[in-house]
Amino acid sequence: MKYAFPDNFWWGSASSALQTEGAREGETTWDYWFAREPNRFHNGVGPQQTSTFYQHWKTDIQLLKQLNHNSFRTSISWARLIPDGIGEVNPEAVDFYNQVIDELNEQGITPFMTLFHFDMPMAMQEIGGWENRDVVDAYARYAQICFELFGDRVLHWFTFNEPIVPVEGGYLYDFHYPNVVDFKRAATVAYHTVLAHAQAVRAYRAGHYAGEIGIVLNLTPSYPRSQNPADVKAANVADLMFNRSFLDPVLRGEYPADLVALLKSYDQLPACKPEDGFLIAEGKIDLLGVNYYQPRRVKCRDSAVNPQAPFMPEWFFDSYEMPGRKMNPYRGWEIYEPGIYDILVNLRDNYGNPRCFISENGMGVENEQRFIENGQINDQYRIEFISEHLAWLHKGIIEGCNCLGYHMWTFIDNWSWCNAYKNRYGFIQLDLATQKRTIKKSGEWFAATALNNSFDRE
Ligand code: BGP
Repeated sequence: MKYAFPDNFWWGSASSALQTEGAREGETTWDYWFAREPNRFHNGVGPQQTSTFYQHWKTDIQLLKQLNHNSFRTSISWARLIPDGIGEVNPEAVDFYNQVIDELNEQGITPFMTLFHFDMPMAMQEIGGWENRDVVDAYARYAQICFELFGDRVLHWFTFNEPIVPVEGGYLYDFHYPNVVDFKRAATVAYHTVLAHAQAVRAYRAGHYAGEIGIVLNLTPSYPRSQNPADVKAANVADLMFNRSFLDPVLRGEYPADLVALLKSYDQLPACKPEDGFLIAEGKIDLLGVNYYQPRRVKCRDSAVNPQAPFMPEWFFDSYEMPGRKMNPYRGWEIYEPGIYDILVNLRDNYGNPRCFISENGMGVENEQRFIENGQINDQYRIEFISEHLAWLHKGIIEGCNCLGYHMWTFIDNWSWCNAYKNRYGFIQLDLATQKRTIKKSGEWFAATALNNSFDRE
């Protein structure tokens, strides 16, 4: 069968500043944490070891072209642009991003820019990070500076990438700095992130720029083990906490009442100001990026909560290991392709069918060298992963979902937070030592698919 996509469908990939650029003047929480606890990072490899996009941006953009990308998302590093987060703008950073943006446009690759992809300037973390409203204001200033500097040539902006992840990692589950475990502080961080998002949207609207502004959310559909009301209720709570905590404010301009009531009943609500509600209502977006990697399967808890243990989302559900699920064993994530369709249908039916696109989807695999044939990684598993997801996405489009594109994570194998280079995701293989880039089979497959705006499959 031939899967053909709408005209002007966005074909591309996503990456981020910290994971690709390399050293910069302004320190981030990642540099700080790595210097103190290198053991937290796979093989002790830290954020300085990148694919050196800062040096190789020009030839890398040639490679994007070779992959027939018509669009590409990366992020601006707040700490590179404004090393202390709030003070002087670094002119070298301005030159760098200008060159990248201009070259992308010249090559016919539409730049999509994220303003914050997990990379908090350390100077901002030192004053409390997202727990401090001054940091919200500093971020809004940074966003406004980016719009003024680059807004004439960047027409697709994203305030945050996966804003729930720093909340989970930094304040609940101990996989991002500052390694706090405290739900109320997590809720404050999440809330302030929404305020920061809304302030950036407000600034963007006030500037009357030519483009559009959105956010990238990792939407993880919550599937209950069964239709037993206890399981369904458990899945609903997970959905409220991990999806709707950002999805509702950015698409509906308000928080779900059920979520507010639940947190209130456990005294976990962050401090709010009366004017916040108006600001959040102004934060409605033009375009939603959806990152989809895995579903969340849940069941009701089998055991009572330990009242001494910290309050956690898991007070309301247990994770469920569905027999027969398909796993990516390297990342430990389930692969469930229909999830991409379920997300789109949910957006269509419950959120007014917003303009959206898949902004990340991908498969990290360990030790891909074992698949080298004639000097090239033959990653057939990745081609299958992509085509199966695209088939479900295609079904969504046929059924009226407003999905405008598909971006893969990622372009060139890159540094992956605590996993460093354990799992490789790229269309292009990176030899970290020599910085040599070699296109994988999946890169060729994607280039052909993008060129034809379609692919064939049985
Ligand atoms: C997303 C992030 C990316 C990227 C990807 C792969 O959550 O937006 O930055 O890293 O996941 O995940 P990981 O690197 O943790 O394997």
